Amino acid sequence: CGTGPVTFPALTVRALRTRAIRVPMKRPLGTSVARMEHAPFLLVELETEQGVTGRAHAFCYMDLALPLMRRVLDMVSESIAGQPVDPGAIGRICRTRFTLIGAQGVIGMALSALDVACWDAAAQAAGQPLAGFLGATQDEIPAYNSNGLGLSDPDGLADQALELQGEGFDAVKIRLGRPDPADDLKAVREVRAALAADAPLMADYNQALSVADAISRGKTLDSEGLTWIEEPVAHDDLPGAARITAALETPIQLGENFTSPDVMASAVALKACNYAMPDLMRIGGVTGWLAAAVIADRAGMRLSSHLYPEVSVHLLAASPTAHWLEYVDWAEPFLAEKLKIANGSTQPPGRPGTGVEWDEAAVAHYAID
Ligand code: SMN
Ligand code: MG
Repeated sequence: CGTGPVTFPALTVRALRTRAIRVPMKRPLGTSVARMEHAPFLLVELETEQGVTGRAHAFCYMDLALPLMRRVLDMVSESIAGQPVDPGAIGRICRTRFTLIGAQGVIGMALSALDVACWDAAAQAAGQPLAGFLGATQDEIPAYNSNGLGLSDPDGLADQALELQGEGFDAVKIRLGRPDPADDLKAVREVRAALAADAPLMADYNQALSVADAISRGKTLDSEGLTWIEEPVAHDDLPGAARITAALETPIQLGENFTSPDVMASAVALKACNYAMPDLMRIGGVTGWLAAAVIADRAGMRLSSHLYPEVSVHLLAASPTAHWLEYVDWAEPFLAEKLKIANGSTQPPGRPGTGVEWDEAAVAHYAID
């Protein structure tokens, strides 16, 4: 990424604070595994002695994960107080605390959020947007609207697809994994008929299928012009995903469950996917993403993001094989500034750091403790 090693401005951690909020989703999301109506977010503030505050807003998927992630950051806050804001060094200090159980799952997500806050503080102190601080070479990032088009919306998919496009996008993503493959095919055709013939349409199974079913359903979908088929099988069945990738013409997309750059390297080595879409909260924050971007570049693999669009837009701008930004509007109710999307793309905001600040009145409104 970028043009060379990053120099971190001299900042010292003063305190790490967290708040918990729960925000209603404008469009509840039905996937093959869960239906979500609220988005739980952990807000992280890394205060420095120099007066700069780094922020992260971590989507926690389940209410249960919120207090757990909070406890993780409470635990590491003493270890990092007084330390320089160097994300790599802070990450090593924190992971050491979890050596015996491993820093994955909710622990990894909490530490990824801390990493994002460190990078935000560093870029702010350098007076640059995070993208520029990382040496970004591009500004215009294609985005697809990933809101809606869930499994629980059997009717009105065509209307919803048009409504989602009308929010400034060309591309949308449909969730698949209905028990009867014919119902999935009907849903895809309904959405396709509503969109322009060349509008990109992504499809996501959320790990619902067996390898055999993924191949047979995928062959039927091969003539539907999908941009990609995402997570057809269990996320850790990389050899199975490789068989599907070899069998289908439609590109296979994996990545939201890569828990480290090493997992992504294995997926690349096994040819488990054509494209990758790491989630910055799973892969290890900005630090993990940068390692993933190097792996993707060496493999010539197109790189998209998963959720967290407000920070991912900076990271894609600095990723040589950048492909698509996944846009979800879940954080909009509590952010001071929204991403500006028009004509199917967006740009990293020009404000220093990630450009993310909360609307304090909204945070107070959605606070859950
Ligand atoms: C997804 C599933 C569950 C929560 C968020 C996102 C989905 C996606 O896999 O890729 O958007
Ligand atoms: Mg997905």
